[in-house]
Amino acid sequence: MVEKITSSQQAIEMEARYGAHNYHPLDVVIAKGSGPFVWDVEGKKYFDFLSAYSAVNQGHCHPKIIGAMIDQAQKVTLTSRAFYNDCLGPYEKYVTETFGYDKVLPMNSGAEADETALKLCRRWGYDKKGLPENQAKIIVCEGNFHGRTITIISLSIDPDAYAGFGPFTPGFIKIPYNDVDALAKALEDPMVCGFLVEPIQGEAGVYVPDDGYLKKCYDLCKAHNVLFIADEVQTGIARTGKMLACDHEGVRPDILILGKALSGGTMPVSAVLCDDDIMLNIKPGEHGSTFGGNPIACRVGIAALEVVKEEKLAEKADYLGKIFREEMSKVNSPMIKQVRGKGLLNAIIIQPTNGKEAWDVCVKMKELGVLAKPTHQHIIRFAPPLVITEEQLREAIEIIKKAIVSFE
Ligand code: IF1
Repeated sequence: MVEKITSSQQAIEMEARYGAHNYHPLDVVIAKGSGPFVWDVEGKKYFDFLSAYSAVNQGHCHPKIIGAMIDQAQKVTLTSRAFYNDCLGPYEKYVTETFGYDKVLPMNSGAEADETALKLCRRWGYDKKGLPENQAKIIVCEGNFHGRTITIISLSIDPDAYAGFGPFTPGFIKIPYNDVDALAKALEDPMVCGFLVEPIQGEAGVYVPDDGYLKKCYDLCKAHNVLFIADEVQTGIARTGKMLACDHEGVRPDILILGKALSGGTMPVSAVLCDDDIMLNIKPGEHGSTFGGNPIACRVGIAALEVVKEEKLAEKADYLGKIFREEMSKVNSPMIKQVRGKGLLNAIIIQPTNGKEAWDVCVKMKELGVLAKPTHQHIIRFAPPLVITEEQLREAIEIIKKAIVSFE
């Protein structure tokens, strides 16, 4: 018998008893979402300033995306790739034309897409760059977050991500983020076939690199016949004020990784895009997944991207993001150490004051009607759905300010 939730506390206790304790959520139990808002079990309304880590860029339950999902769910949900279906081709055409690549390899989670990109890069290293078997190396950045698989945590320098999960996958070189000279030095290794980078490091605390960093890295990679791989799982799909964060510098990644908002937060949909010279080295039967490219994912993916274009969400994110950073920078509070970000991917670095820190600010914001969560101890990420209006954003900003000054 399935128990019905009638109170937030009941849900919290049920998760504690029956669920893995691999998260420490804020004490709020969401029962409904629409646009930039969510409601808890008791009916209290909140601004969602996390957007499920930038998966809900189009707003909760966007009617166009949900409509596509319901329509396809009543036709056929999953065919596997053992057979063709009538949704995958149109989706592949639409998404490759949207981002300007020859081909797409559809997957589900962001981690799966990152793993797929690493496999495509290594295979290209052997088949096209001529690297000796099992000698391929890929450069990654300290402070990265690309997912939770054992290979991906092998790239991490965060003990919370990798400790106790060894042994780790070899073949990776870690360099400091936002350090072009470190990349140039690492590229001297002839076994390197790729450089994997987030255009902005989200989990690291919305670490925006210096202007020109991505372009300089891209040019260095090209000079060394190395693939530039952009993980835009969190920064992509209009979040930073352009369709892709790489667009701010006119950089076209050799391999592009997308996820999260590619489905508008309805279900796991991820994708790896690249040109034939890289994509066609993987032959039939050498990679795949049960749900990759399923009909619902394809319909939802098309609708999610159409919403971004039709509602000009990239332009909105750019315009509203400037308002957010300008308004928060005006707040004269000892708790605000720095405000940083691009588009509507922003963060405030909190200076602990009177024994209060980022977590306490988030609890206070929750009481006042804004949901956000610290990434690391002193940094709060602010990433509302891109469909938020200017009026709603300004209302939420006032709540955030009130929460911060309440601790002075
Ligand atoms: C968690 C972090 C954010 C990502 C980038 C790949 C993935 C992610 C740039 C993997 C996923 C999620 C994972 C989620 C919380 C969230 C997160 F805090 F973990 F690091 F956003 F910053 N590349 N990020 O940000 O995609 O497999 O999850 O679909 O694991 O707690 P996924």
